[in-house]
Amino acid sequence: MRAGFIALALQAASVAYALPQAPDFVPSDPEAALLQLEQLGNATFQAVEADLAEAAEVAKRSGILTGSCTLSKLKIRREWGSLSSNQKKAYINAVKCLQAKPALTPASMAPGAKSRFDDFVATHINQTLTIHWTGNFLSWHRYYTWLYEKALQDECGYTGTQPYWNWGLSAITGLANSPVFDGSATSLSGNGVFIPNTPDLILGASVGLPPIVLPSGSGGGCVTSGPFQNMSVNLGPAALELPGGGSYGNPAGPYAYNPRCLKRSLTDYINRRYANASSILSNILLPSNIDGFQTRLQGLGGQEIGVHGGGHFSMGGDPGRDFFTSPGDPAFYLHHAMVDRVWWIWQSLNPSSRAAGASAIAGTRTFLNMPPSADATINDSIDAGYAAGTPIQIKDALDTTKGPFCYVYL
Ligand SMILES: *[C@@H]1O[C@H](CO)[C@@H](O)[C@H](O)[C@H]1NC(C)=O
Ligand SMILES: *[C@@H]1O[C@H](CO)[C@@H](O)[C@H](O)[C@H]1NC(C)=O
Ligand SMILES: *[C@@H]1O[C@H](CO)[C@@H](O)[C@H](O)[C@H]1NC(C)=O
Ligand SMILES: *[C@@H]1O[C@H](CO)[C@@H](O)[C@H](O)[C@H]1NC(C)=O
Ligand SMILES: *[C@@H]1O[C@H](CO)[C@@H](O)[C@H](O)[C@H]1NC(C)=O
Ligand SMILES: [Cu+2]
Repeated sequence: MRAGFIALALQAASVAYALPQAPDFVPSDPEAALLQLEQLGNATFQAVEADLAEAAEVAKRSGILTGSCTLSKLKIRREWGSLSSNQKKAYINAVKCLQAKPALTPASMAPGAKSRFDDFVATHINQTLTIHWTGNFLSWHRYYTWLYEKALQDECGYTGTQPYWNWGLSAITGLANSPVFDGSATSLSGNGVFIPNTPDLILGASVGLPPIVLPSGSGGGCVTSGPFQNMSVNLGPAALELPGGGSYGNPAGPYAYNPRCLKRSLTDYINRRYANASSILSNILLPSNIDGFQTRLQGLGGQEIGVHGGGHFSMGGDPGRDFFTSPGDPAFYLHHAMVDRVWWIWQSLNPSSRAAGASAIAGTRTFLNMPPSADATINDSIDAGYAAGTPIQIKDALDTTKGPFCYVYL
């Protein structure tokens, strides 16, 4: 069966696999855009498989295997809605397991980090100003999400992979109907209790960006359904965006123990306006270099928040709307797996310049270059502090089948 599979992949290789073909226009119809995105994702998946099959053939002839990622080791990350109930429950249970295991971060560093789950949150808080709007934004979050997936597997016996949330789907169905947020036992929990008369959000001011006004959403209070209804958010807030403008940080500091409920405010407007299937496809097809790609993704400079901001802010709540503490919402990792998938597809359209070498990254080492800093290089190291792993270099995080990685998306 394996041999047949490889033969098939090789056959694909000899036809036209070299690069997935990008469609040359972006449909504004959400269903049509979603279909194109799926086709492009599938083509990327097939191209990677064909590459690995070819590498295996070369290795068989030459005895030299380049890289440790092989077809038989390749892991597939899938969309949340495509998992079976049992697969969803296995993931949820592993997250709960991580939330029940004692932290590794020393209490002297972060007294509020009570669990292995919190270790990841503390590290993200710690590094926020050197991992967003920086040259390492995408590579850092790729490594971080992978370490989280690995912790679920190695420490909590999870045998699946990190699922992702395709924002283009929930933009069509509405967030409350999405399998990610429908509040069922197989979701990441649903909306927060509705708090009426909540003013609009006014984003940006707290991080030095032009203001963007967003509706505050259909929730606002504690999440009351699904697996994470009783979870304790322990760290932060550090800079929670507040309705009406401004942001809030715990006066005792972001690492203090500040147990509280998980809050959400599902906001379809934000999902549809900033992270619909057309915006995803545009982000993949229009930018020709990494600077353009990541700028569009993060929505810098105009009245946009990009698909990255669109996903984050459509979840709403606390810590979802706190730039520093956002991984405290377990849905963070499904969101960032999707960010990683979008990068992966974009990279596959021209891997030699987008998934390797100096042209694969752009940006400095500090948030919006404040304070001014040198350009990041592919030799810069990225790490997740006490959460997990050891430092790696950005150049080892540019390709999902090289360095420590061996995964694709379907
Ligand atoms: C993408 O691949 C999946 C899995 O092989 C398949 O079920 C689906 O129909 C494909 N989608 C498109 C649009 O080709
Ligand atoms: C934050 O990062 C610094 C520098 O790497 C490190 O010394 C410190 O222990 C980290 N704190 C936490 C809470 O991770
Ligand atoms: C949350 O706590 C309530 C009250 O103790 C309990 O009835 C409910 O089953 C718990 N939910 C979960 C998902 O653990
Ligand atoms: C889809 O996203 C794009 C870019 O973010 C936006 O211009 C467009 O208005 C969105 N479509 C809808 C229906 O909101
Ligand atoms: C990265 O390190 C390699 C040697 O490991 C060196 O050849 C290269 O010039 C370095 N690149 C940058 C941008 O510092
Ligand atoms: Cu982040």
